[in-house]
Amino acid sequence: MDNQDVAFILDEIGEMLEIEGETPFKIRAYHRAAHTIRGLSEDINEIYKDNRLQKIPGVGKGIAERIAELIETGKLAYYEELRAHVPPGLLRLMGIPGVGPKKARLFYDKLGITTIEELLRAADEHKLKDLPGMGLKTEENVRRGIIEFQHLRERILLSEAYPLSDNIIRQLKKYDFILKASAAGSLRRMKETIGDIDILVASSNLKETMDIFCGLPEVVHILAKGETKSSVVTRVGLQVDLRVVSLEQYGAALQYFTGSKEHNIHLRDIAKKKGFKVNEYGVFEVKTGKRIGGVTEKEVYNLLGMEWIPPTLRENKGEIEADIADALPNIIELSDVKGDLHVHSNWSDGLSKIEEVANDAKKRGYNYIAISDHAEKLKVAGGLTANDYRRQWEEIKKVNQEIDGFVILRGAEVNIDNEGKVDFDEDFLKEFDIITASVHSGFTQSKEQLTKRILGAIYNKHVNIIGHPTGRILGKRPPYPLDLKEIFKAAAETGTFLELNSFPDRLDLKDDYLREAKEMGVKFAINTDAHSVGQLRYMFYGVATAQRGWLEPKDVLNTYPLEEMMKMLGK
Ligand code: DGT
Ligand code: CA
Ligand code: CA
Ligand code: ZN
Repeated sequence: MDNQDVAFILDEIGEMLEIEGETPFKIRAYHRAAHTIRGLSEDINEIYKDNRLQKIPGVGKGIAERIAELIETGKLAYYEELRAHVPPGLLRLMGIPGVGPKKARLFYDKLGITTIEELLRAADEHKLKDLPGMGLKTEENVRRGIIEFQHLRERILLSEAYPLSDNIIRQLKKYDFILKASAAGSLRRMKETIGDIDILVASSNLKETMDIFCGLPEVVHILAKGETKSSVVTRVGLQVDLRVVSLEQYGAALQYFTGSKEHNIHLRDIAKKKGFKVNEYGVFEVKTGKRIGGVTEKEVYNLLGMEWIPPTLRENKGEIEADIADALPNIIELSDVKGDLHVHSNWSDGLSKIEEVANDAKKRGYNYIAISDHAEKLKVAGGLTANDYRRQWEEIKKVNQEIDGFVILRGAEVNIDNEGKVDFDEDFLKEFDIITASVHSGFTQSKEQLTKRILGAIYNKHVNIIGHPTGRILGKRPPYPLDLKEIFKAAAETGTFLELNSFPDRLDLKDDYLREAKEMGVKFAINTDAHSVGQLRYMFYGVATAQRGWLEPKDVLNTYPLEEMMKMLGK
């Protein structure tokens, strides 16, 4: 039970109380406690051990007792009770924009709706508009909300699934009879969102393996427990499938269960033409039925006359053709990254001091970072005035003198206004080492206007990078409409870098756009947009997304040594 697990359960309690029509005061108390616990740097288990739960801001006696029960027993009777009479689907319904607890309850009470699919059908059949307090317009809003957000809601962010999967694999690997274990499926392909986690194990003891898996502390519900396949639900509501094979089958099974399905279908086609058959058990010669390989993934690909293909490329988007033509990209790795050019500090809305950020970045093996705090027009994020930046440069200078073999650059994240202009005049912009310009307002404007704004920033010769270019927030906000072709063309022409923002709910530009832009000659910067030292680790998700976009080190600004990079910025 870690901080995130506890926070998740407290939030769910808050939501269920809301559906039950409890007092706002009580509901807020749970959400506030969840919010604080999610942001704590200290482990909640330690706090509990020291008897300090009630010292956490927003945690009173009642909530402290609930947390204690959770930590001691891994369960909470109060939570189970609520779950028993609030249909769990209603919580999901509340995720749809325009559907609050009252409406969720209304749809359930009057129409028995508990799933998003049922709600969509009811909206399509105009069954919602005559309910009390509804109407044609509200019905249409609900319908549109579902269509925009349905897909995103039902999948979980890679950044949530990845640590969970990693943790499960680590626990399984402790046993001698578990010979190999790996993630498969979309998680191994590092898709931005994950439907369910697939784990593959080679084991010499099937029964023990299944018992251990189903008994993991993360597991809250067992959906199916079989000899070679089990499915469980973990605490964050995410399904995990485990498949167990023998060591000889491991390579073929890993290939098969990594997918994607489309990649596999194409691969089987190629096998067929060669007189082979490929499935999760191995590679077989059709004529004789003889098994000719499948111990490793590499063997599977090699037998088909191919090189091993990195999982992040396996989407049947040309990787098989490229492999056969010996033209697979030399995809970027985390170790190629030499710095992070979009990091916030406590000068704007970040939590960490410049010195802390620099030291952590150095420990990651970087050679440079750019502190790119928000500029003044973004008041909500503590945007800096010209004078604030000048004072910040004093601090940067001081830290630079104290730290060896590492350089902190003077950056800024300026705002692109409705006319495509950014904060500050040319003379001041010139004084920075690197300028990132981003859209932070007017997301509902027309495609024409938004495109014009970004083009304005691209043609500004002091703007080096366009931050989070499409503005999407996974599960919350769709990308704003843009003429991306125009933008890619202008970025390539002017040498303006487009950001791949690594924040896990952004991953913006996304994989397919990266590839399209690269083909048009665009170069990129992979940055974290970290607002605290811990978030510098998000580079991992950015690089994975870059791989999915077929980016190579040479396409990415922050893989170059400092001097070369500064030259590329025209400095
Ligand atoms: P997800 O879970 O929706 O994020 O996506 P995946 O790709 O993890 O899909 P999942 O969990 O349904 O299946 C895991 C892998 O198993 C998939 O990537 C490829 C393989 N697989 C599943 N169904 C089929 C199938 O019908 N044909 C083939 N060739 N492979 C399949
Ligand atoms: Ca999956
Ligand atoms: Ca699955
Ligand atoms: Zn931003």
